[in-house]
Amino acid sequence: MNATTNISANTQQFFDLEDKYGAHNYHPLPVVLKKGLGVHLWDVDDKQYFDFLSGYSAVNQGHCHPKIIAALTEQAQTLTLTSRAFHNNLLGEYEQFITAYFGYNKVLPMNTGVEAVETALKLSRKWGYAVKGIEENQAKIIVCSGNFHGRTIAVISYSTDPAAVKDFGPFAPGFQVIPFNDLVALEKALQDKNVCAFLFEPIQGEAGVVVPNDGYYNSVRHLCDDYNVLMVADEIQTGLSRTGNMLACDAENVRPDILILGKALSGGILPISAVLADDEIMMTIKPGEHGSTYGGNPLACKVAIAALSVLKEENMAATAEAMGRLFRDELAKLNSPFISIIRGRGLLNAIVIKHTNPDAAWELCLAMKDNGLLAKPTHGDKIRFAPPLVINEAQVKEAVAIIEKSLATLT
Ligand code: IF1
Repeated sequence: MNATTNISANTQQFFDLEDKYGAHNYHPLPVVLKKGLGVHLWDVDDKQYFDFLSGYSAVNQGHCHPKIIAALTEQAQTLTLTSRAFHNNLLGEYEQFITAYFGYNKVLPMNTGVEAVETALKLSRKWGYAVKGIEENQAKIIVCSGNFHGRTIAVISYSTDPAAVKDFGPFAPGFQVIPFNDLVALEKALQDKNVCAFLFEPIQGEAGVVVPNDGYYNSVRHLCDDYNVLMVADEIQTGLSRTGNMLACDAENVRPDILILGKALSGGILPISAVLADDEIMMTIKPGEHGSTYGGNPLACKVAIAALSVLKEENMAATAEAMGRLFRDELAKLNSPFISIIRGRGLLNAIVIKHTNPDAAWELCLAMKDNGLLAKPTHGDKIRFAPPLVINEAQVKEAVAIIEKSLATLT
């Protein structure tokens, strides 16, 4: 499998340790990383790489961003966790900051992305019963095929990826899957009076960076208004400047009713997620009905404020837009017979590999690794390219040269 890759004895010992003592729930690229700064990573043999995954878009601000690390280290020596049994002196400040930043009445802080998705599902159902007047236990949530919203039982209950669901049943009821980017199917589904929400990714990440037609967000907004259904956007991967706007929905100036954030909300430092909504929705949840031990902890509050500030201070959305365009243009110029599709928005991009060898995408990722660029295949034939949003023009060109050189190893 690692035919094109030389693995040092030093590197091998890390593989062996993980293999022996860790669950085998991943199939990583054979590289062991020990350090990161900006767009770069270094392995245990001190080889330097461009990071074209960015921790699945958690590290939008670049590895170890000094301002975020400063916030982390200062707060870590002061107060890290109180639980929500008590107030802390940073929660209110953070809540005021993030609600003003995104323009919602209220925020509910959580930790991982999937917890924020679960929170949005619970909020949607509560709203469905308390405000829309759906009969008890009848609430229905519409989702899209090819979705990825995390890995809890409730969230995989509506996954269409066989690997994500096989042998994990029984599943939670109350979800209906429709095709992504299909407004006719959406309108039909919304006619059911028991529907409380439409949950979707503005660009489907795991599905291979699938961008919907122009106007989709606007039409979804109108349909949700017409049928009194909540528009719930999972911007965990597409948000926070990744696609060239602060949020992917901003491309059409559309405001979802419930906004789900995670990943880059901490710049890759801690699991920090959040759900934003207005009072009509958020105030349906009462004390004791939802929460988490770590959600809203003072360390996370401080880190999230710094991570969000840096996005604006350093105009990262504009960089994502400009560098994304350059990257796709430079890739297209390669005219590679092995690339059938180049797609994406901002710095969330993917290529589809066309090759007689079904392992060609994996082989290409190994060659790119050897040549100093890290990326990962998804669904066999697609490779995601999503570097940190601090990448510059010279680095984009250097990265494309590495991709070109690596493509040449495919025969
Ligand atoms: C894994 C993909 C990325 C997400 C959206 C919620 C979550 C995610 C839109 C859950 C998480 C991850 C998790 C990671 C692989 C990954 C991924 F390939 F599966 F699709 F990023 F592209 N909503 N995405 O993308 O967030 O609970 O993980 O914090 O291995 O599961 P989480």
